Formats: sequence, structure tokens, C-alpha cells
Amino acid sequence: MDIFEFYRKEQWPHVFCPGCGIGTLMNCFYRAFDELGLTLDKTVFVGGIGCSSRVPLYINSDALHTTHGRAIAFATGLKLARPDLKVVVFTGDGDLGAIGGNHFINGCRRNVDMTVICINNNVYGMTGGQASITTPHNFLSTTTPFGSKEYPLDLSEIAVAAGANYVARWTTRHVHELTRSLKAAMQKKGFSFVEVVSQCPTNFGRRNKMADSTAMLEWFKDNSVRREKTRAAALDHVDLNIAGQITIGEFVDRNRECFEELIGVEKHG
Ligand SMILES: Cc1ncc(C[n+]2csc(CCOP(=O)(O)OP(=O)(O)O)c2C)c(N)n1
Ligand code: SF4
Repeated sequence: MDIFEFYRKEQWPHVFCPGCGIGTLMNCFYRAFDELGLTLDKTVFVGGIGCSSRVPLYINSDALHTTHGRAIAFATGLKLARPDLKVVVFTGDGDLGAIGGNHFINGCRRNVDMTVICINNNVYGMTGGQASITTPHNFLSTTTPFGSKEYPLDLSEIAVAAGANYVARWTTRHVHELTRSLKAAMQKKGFSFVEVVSQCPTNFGRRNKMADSTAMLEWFKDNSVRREKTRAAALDHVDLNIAGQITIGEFVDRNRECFEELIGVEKHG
């Protein structure tokens, strides 16, 4: 499919800032979607509220732009009513993990067949850069001008613990791995989760001595550690609370029965 067929041109120009990682994720997603041969008339995109949650507005398909934190609840209703459709959710760390945290946990547990893509930019981007649940320890934001003293929440480890069938985390610097995981997630029956650590140069980078996207991508390169290594370190009781370290990789790939199978309305979209 031509990239100009995939995007909804009448919505251009888009709202994203120059250098925002959301563009990289959208390009990886387009490639994954196209390489799988999926069709827009059989796919519905769902978003919550935030910069990340606006992605569905730009894709040339039916979309639900929902309320803050509730995208998974809307997506669950949609999938159970129309199990023949593929359902893909775009969300942010604030939308998914903070205001929508309970829906996230129970979405993984319930294991309805959908793909959830969380663009984690470590901050509330759209509202001006407040600290979020994933702001790294000691990093600056408008609400933590002396550095965040809290430790961040690990969204991908939560998805594993709560029961998602597929979980992976990459950064916008890992475009090949990210594209492969997006494909694996969309092929998986049940709840699949891909976390994309992404640069927000406007509201996170420039407050943390990374004024442009190049500096942020360098930060991702220097601080990404494969999950096998962090797991080994955890077993060795090495301190894992290193500020800014990003654990990357495929976290889980399994086949728990999905909710549609349990209630007898299965049809994998
Ligand atoms: C119920 C409710 N509370 C607060 C807001 C204000 N609000 C809009 S976007 C946003 C943060 C979004 O952060 P995130 O999901 O991380 O997305 P980003 O913009 O960083 O991509 C907030 C708090 C809202 N729209 N609705
Ligand atoms: S505020 Fe941040 S996340 Fe939002 S569009 Fe700008 S760079 Fe991207």
C-alpha cells in the first residue's frame, strides 16, 4: 500500500513538533502493517488523549478518539462487538499507565485480542511537560524542577505480570527491532503490547540537556540495555535503579487463551 493511501491527507499538517519520535513510530507502524498485508477497511484504530493518542486521526481508516485513559475500555467493547476487525490502540505513558492504569492492568489480564502501542516519552507532552509515572529518577520536568525523586513505573514488566500474550519494548532508535515487534504483536492472538520509548525534544529533552532529537537518540543508544542482561543483574542483586537506563527487547511471547475464546465469540482479526 502506498504511504499516501495509508495516511489521511486531509488532516495535514499534523500537530507534532519537529523531531518528535511519534513520526518514527508511525513510519515503523506503516511498514509493519503493509508488510503483513493488512487492510485498512478491516482495521480500527483507537486512541485516548495526548500527542501519542492522536496517531489514529492521521490513518486513513475508521478511528475512535476517546477519553483520557479509556482507550482500552473502548477497544474492548469494539472488539467484542466486531471480532472480525483488527483493533489497534495508540496511547501514551500518561494515558495508559497513569489515568488509565487500571484499564491497562485488567486489559492484559482479560487478554482480549488487540494490539496496544504505548509511546512512552517520559512526560506529559501535550499539556506542557509535567512529570509522568515514567519520568526517570532525578530528571527534570515542569512539576519536578529539582529532579523527580520518585522511581518510574515499568509498563512492560506490568504487562508481563498482568498476563499479556506478547510484550516488547524498544526505543525510536531501534527501528528494525521495533518494526519486527509491531509485526509480531499484530500477528499475535490475544493482548499484545509494544512500548516505544520515544523522544519529546520540546517538553522533555530541552529540560534535560538534550535540546534536539539527535541528542535524545544518542541518549537512547547509550542507555539501552537488553532485558537478558538486566534480568541477570537482578538475580545477582545489582542495583537496577540507574537513572535513565532503558531495558529493551522482547519480554514475553506466549499463547494464553484470549477472552473471546473463553466466551465463545472468537474470530481473530
Ligand atoms: C480527564 C482528563 N484529565 C486531564 C486531561 C489533560 N490532559 C490532556 S493530555 C494529558 C497528558 C497526556 O500524556 P501522555 O499520555 O503521556 O501523552 P503525550 O502527550 O505525552 O504523548 C493530560 C493530563 C484530560 N484531557 N482529561
Ligand atoms: S510535545 Fe513532545 S510528544 Fe508532543 S508532539 Fe511535541 S515533541 Fe512530540
